[in-house]
Amino acid sequence: MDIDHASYQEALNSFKLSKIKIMKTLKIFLSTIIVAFLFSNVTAQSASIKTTTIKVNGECNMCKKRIEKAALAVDGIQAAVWDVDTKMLTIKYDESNPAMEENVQKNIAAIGHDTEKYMAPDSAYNNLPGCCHYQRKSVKQ
Ligand SMILES: [Cu+2]
Repeated sequence: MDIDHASYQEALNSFKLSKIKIMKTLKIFLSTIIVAFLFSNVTAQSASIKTTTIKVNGECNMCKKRIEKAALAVDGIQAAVWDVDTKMLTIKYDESNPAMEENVQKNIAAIGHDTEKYMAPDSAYNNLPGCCHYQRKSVKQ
């Protein structure tokens, strides 16, 4: 009986050991996958999100709201912040769509604000409230 008991114990121990080994291997395996996943996610994000700054004409905080709203209306724009003092609009977007920057400028020009590349239609500019009538380059000459 002693031998049987001993061999049973031995078998049980080796079973427990192999179970622990499997669990350890699984844990390492899983944590490696999780780390790899997180890392690839982070690198993928930092690789595909682009930040650009565009000059956009405007005057006040009403302009700020209008400009940011027009920029955010473009599909794929992650963030848009316009600075009243510097007149610079900072946008974050997925760089897999290269037309994004153009679309933002077109959208903003359409509502009356001249950008680096696009002039707003006169009708849109004239429709802006008086406080929003920034100096236009074309008017200056
Ligand atoms: Cu304004």
